[in-house]
Amino acid sequence: MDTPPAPTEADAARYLSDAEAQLLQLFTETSKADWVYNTYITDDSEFLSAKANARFLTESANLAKRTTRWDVKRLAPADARKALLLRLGQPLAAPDDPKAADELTTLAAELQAAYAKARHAPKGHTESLDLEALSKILRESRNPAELQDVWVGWHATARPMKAGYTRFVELANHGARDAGFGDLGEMWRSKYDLSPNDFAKTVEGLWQQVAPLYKELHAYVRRKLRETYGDEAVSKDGPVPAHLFGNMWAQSWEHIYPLVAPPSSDPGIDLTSILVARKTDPVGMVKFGERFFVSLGLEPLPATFWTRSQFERPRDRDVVCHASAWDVDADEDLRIKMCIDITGEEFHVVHHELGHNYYQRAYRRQPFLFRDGAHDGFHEAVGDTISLSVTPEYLQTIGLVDSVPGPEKDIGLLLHRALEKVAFLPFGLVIDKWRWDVFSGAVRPDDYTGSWTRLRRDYQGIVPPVPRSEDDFDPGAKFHIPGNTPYMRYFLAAILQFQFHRGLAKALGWSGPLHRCSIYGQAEAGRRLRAMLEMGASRPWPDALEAVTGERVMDGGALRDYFRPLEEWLKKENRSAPVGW
Ligand code: X8Z
Ligand code: ZN
Repeated sequence: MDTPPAPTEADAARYLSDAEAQLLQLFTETSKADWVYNTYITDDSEFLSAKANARFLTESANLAKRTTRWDVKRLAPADARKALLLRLGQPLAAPDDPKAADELTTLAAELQAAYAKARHAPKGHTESLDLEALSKILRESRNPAELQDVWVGWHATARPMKAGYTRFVELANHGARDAGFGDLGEMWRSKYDLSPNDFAKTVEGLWQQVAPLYKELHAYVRRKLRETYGDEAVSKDGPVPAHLFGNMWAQSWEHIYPLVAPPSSDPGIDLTSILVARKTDPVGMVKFGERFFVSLGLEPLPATFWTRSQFERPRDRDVVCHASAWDVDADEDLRIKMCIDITGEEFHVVHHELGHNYYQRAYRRQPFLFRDGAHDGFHEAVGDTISLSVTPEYLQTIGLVDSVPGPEKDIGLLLHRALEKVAFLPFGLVIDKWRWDVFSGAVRPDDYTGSWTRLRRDYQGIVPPVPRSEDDFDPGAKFHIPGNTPYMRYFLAAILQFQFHRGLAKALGWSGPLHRCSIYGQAEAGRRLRAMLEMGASRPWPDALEAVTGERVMDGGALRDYFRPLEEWLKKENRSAPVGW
């Protein structure tokens, strides 16, 4: 490709706005092809989605390449930022070679389909079950043999993905190198207004801030699991088998709350039973979510949201069930795609997804390249921040519970929240620690599952229930690996949501415990959130953080503040028990 002359400020501005017009059109076409594919998986929809993505990524790469020699210091700051975002906008970069680009997007679509179609027939079942049905067994069964069978069976579905994923890594790195990055992991780490190295240090620092609390929770839960499953199944001071946490990946432990709840601290609120008893349907779940956002001064969702979204798993075809939020035309065509179960966990997922939609809606007046989160952790944190305001007091306000449990129930409430949020932290970290090493070549295919298992043991303190080999491909049993969705965003969101919550609570003059504060109906909280959301990606993320919290640095201290009473309680509980593994 010819090296273009250094543009004048006006040339650059014109080039970028033309690029944005072109990208917007390709984005819309690609989103529509992807939507059809995600909600109706056939060979044809897979083909069309792969082709659309190849075209979109190739055009994005071409547009970006013409800006790499620009002297951005001479440009208006907004245009310099756009030139940067043009290079970093997508989680994949197309290789220069069109055949390689085509092979890459075809593989990406195939891997997604393989995950979406995965099934396992547990012992005693005649039919193969999908992930939702298997997850229900993990949530509800207390039979260790059954739990193990489900864990092993689901992880076996990922074995056939290994060859495709290995090739995917090669091609994705080609694309990243053609775009001027060392490998795809470095490209992902370049999106945070920091050098890739400084970003890696930042996340490690955040983990160090919160790890002591995780270790206390792990020690306490391990002791309780020993009481349930016996000293043979769970060692006194080692890592814990992964199939006992009520979740396929042990990424969130709230479903074993009944096993670990201290007798006197039952929070007295079981959202799942309440929703089921009230015969809440999937649309009803989403209506609760919308109502919260509207209470903050945001608009109701557009009419097309209700007709175009997928709320339930269709009976007659394969779909990608993993929850996601869409902004199909980067404007008003908002949708969610979920297979909603009526549970407290899914109540939170609905709020999570609507957080994405409300962010998308708020920044739709920005130029196309700024229609994105301040960074991807912000995008993931918005709905979760709202979920932190789903307090007993809030549930009473909206009529879901009659009375609010008193402060004597605080430990139970906090423990339940910690099983969701604190348990998640090391999981949120290890997925991309693994991928960064895979993309850099530090981890080779003959160590894919070995290195995955070691990271899980070292950070999460969990181990597979049965020995693994390199014929297994355990990372592929988690959606975001075959789906190529970067994951550090969820770790950052787990930190940020508590910082947002603390910032908003302070702004409202709240003086009670943070876990009892709800921003429902609070105009000032809505105003602050809107200021951040409307900014989109137009400014470096510290500006967005400041709009909500007055702070400019990501800080794990807010999470520690939120859980302080629980942490003190856990330390007492763990006095005579080993902590760590
Ligand atoms: O993938 C998601 C969202 C999609 S936007 C539902 N989450 C991660 C996961 O499920 O593993 C939310 C929390 C972590
Ligand atoms: Zn999300």
